[in-house]
This record gives sequence, structure tokens and C-alpha cells, in this order.
Amino acid sequence: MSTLTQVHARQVLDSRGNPTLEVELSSGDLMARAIVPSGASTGAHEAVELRDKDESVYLGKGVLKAVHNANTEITQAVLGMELGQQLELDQKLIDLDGTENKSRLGANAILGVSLAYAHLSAASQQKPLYRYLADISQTEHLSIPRPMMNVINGGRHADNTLDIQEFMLFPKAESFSENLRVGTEVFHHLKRILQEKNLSTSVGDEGGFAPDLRTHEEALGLMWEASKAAGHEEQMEFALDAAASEFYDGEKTRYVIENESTTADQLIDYYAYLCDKYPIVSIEDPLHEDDWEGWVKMTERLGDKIQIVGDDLLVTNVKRLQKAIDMKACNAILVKLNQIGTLSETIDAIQLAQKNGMKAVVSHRSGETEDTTIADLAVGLNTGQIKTGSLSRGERICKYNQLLRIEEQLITR
Ligand code: 2PG
Ligand code: MG
Repeated sequence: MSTLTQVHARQVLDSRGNPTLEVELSSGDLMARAIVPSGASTGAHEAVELRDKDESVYLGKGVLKAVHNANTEITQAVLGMELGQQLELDQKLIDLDGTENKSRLGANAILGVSLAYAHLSAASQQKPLYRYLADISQTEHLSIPRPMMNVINGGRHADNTLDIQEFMLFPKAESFSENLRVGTEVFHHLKRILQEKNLSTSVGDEGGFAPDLRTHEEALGLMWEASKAAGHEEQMEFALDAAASEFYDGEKTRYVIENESTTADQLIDYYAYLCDKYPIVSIEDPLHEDDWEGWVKMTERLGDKIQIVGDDLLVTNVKRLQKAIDMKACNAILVKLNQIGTLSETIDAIQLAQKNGMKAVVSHRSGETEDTTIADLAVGLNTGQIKTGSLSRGERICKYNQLLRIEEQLITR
């Protein structure tokens, strides 16, 4: 029987140069680690990421309190536990914290331990992580996800004029490696086209370009031009993440998009127009995270044609997901481990969605690291879709590279 013999958390940096938490767990000579990601356009209902708030150190963004919690209270609670008991471990962490939103110990401290435990358990069973995840969730059929590639960044992820946060290529070729090639070739053509138009090719937080464009249609037009130039228009669809909570004018319950104030109804009309004109098959967070009425209208209007994905709306939380299912507020969930704080609760959210005929899209955060857990999660839970950024920046590419490895293993096995 393998047990947990050592816990060690430390502060490291994420892709934006902000501190985050890494956890190493050991069982005898075996060691595994995980690093926690961090969002910028965070939903108001997410589990709490504990930050030190000491402005004199890392501008208040240090995570030493969370590190301390992991190295003391959490260590005392979990040392000696048997490996492979994910549900038991996660429940222990939830109970130890004792709050609804993990604000006492910090969702970052809790998630770091939860994920490192999964890696260590998989290693102790001599399984790849995706296989361990499939086994604990009793997922029979595994698949390599179709990638959503965020090649034009706006909103909170870039210093440009675009309100919509993410413009994504969503290739539909036969295999993951083909999708990766198609998306990457379009990405390179897009770069050349931007250069020819004297537009900036510097990249935003998720590795996509962040040019100063006047309209969202201009962004979509450039993506289409690049798809054609690469000869991939037949294999190409698009996806958007509006992240609409970020351009919601709270006081007047209106949305300010392209400098115009609109109602939810007008905004839905605008999305319908974009979907008619461009091959958009998925829109995430089209409306504010608490505009349930707007979401229901959006789903009534476009739910048969496209995927409507709840990110800030659902925050990987089964309670909010159940409400969305009951109200028919969307037809897909975006899945982010650190929105809820443990692996088991994340798996619950994916499975609740799947049981109710909803799609699940496993997602990175805008602040990422070299940790590739989400690639295995998408495969092991058979979600069929992953959103993990553009075709540049190592913290994005490492997830794609992990998926290439898994694809090779699954095909040759
Ligand atoms: C999102 C994410 C990831 P952030 O809104 O979907 O792309 O952004 O991590 O900043 O919340
Ligand atoms: Mg989002």
C-alpha cells in the first residue's frame, strides 16, 4: 500500500510573472508535482484564490499564506493517506477548509494538493495521468479533444480595443495532430497578413495576436482570410469567448460593445448576425455572469445552431450548473479546475453536464504554467474539446505537446 509521506508547497511564477503555488507530494522515493493556474477575467462566483495582499511584495500578489497553509494544516491532515483515494482526499480538503468558497485555506492551496495527489497516485499505479482520471471517473471511452485556439486576444487579456476577449480557431480535421497543424498554419498566415497590413504582431496573455482593430468583424475577417490563405477554410470553424461580464455596464444593466450601449436583446441579435456571416459554432459567456434571463433568451434563439458555453456563469460549480440545466440557460460548460478548487468537484461538474446532454470544454487560465494536467483531464474525461490558447508561448504549447504524446500512445497501443 502506497501512502503519502511528504508534502511540500512553494511559491513559483506563472506566465504573467505573478506568483502562484506549486505542490510536491512524495510517497517514498516517488515524487509528483502540480502548479496552480490563475485567471484575469475571473468570475465573481469562483472559489477564492488566496493572495497575500502585501503591496510591498510582488505588488500584493504573493501566495505565501496559501503556501503556509499547504505546508502546515493541510500537510497534517493528509500525511499518511493512502494513494488513489481521490474522492476521500478531496473531501478531506473541503471539510478542513470548511467554507463554501475555500476562502479559509485558499482554493489555490487546496487545488495544488488535489492535483499533485492525482499525479502521484497515477505514478504509483504506473499509469499515465489520463488513465488514472478515466479510472477514477469510470470513463470508458477516451478521446483526444478538438482544440479551440485563441489567435486574436482582446478584452482583459490584451491592451487593444477589442471588447470580445477571445477569437478562436476551432479546426475540425480528423485527428488532433491534424487539427494542430491546420490551426498552426493558419496562425502563421495570420501573422504574415497582420504584418502586411502594418498591424501589431505582438501577443497577448494567451499567445494570440493583439492588434488594434476597430471592430470585431475585422478580427473575424482576418481569421477567415488567413484560413483561406493556408488552404484550410473547409476544415475551419471559429469560436468566441465574449467574457461579457467585463463589458457589462452594471448600473444600467446594459452592455457597452464597440463603444455603443446595447441591451441583452440587441447583443443577442449581434451574435446571431456574426454567426450568420462567419463560421462561428461556439460562443462562451455571451452575457453577464448573473444575467440568467439573457442567457435563457440566447439559448432559445441560438442554442440549436451553436454551442453556448457557460464560464463565469457556471464557474465549474454543480449548483450553478444544475440551475442552468433547469433553466436551459446554456448547452455547454467551460471547465476550470481552479474555479472550484478540487479535482473531484471538477469531475462532478463534467459528469453532471455529460449526463444532461451538455458539452464540456476543459480550459486553461490566462495565467498558466508548464503544468499540463488539463490535457490529461480532457482525454481522461472524454470531453472532446479543450481551450488552451494560441500557437505561441510555452505555457500554451506544452498542453498541445502533451496531447500529441497522448495521441501517439492511444493510437499505438
Ligand atoms: C476565460 C479564461 C481563459 P481567465 O475567460 O475563459 O481563456 O480567461 O483565465 O482570465 O478567466
Ligand atoms: Mg471565459
